[in-house]
Amino acid sequence: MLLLQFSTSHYCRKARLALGYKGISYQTEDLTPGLHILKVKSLTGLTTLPVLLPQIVGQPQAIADSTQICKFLESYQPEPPLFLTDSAEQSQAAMLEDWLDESIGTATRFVYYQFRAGEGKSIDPSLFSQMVIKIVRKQYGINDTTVELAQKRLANALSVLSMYWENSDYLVGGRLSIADIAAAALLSPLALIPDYRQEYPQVFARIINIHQLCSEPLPPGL
Ligand SMILES: N[C@@H](CCC(=O)N[C@@H](CS)C(=O)NCC(=O)O)C(=O)O
Repeated sequence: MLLLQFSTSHYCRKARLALGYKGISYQTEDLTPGLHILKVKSLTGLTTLPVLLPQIVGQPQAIADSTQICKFLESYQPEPPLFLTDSAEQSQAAMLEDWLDESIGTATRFVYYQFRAGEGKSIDPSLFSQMVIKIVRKQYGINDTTVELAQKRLANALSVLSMYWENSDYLVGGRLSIADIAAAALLSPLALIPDYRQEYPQVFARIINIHQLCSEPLPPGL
């Protein structure tokens, strides 16, 4: 299998965690932001990464979207399962995954790129990196006002997820699910921001642990 990705994307990390958890061997191809559209649009009709190319006869040519990739992996190789057996628990995990994808992953992006453009500029002050940050901020409308809203959304999410992970190793049910994978991936960029690390140590401890379970190298900052 080949995973088309941006190496730093938290949605691509989510797909890698799922592949790693299942122990599926795969390769990655890092695409250049902007130019990626030339390759991806004709394959999936979308412009987003990750995209998985199973490269297996009888399987789809390309699968876009991290949630669809997880679903494909679950049906391609059910063990170890990412979906919970109890259908009420699985619905809850899927709802959390959707919330993390659509709301929290976006909020993380806003707060992360605000940090990288300001206090965190020294992480990579190269012209290329600063140019990418500028383009991303423009593309998604990242500014002081939208960042403030994202920070509020994240504060709420992090206190809820901390509480869940304090009560149990797993967000839903008695074992790892797509909810844990989505949370570990989509919150991971916050590891570079000292305030979040200080305020929610148990969240980052869990993110480390999930990466270990999935044999995925830790995100920057951890
Ligand atoms: N819901 C999608 C979101 C993926 C996403 O937003 N990917 C970003 C990178 S973090 C992307 O490809 N952006 C480039 C674009 O939209 O052209 C998923 O879960 O795969």
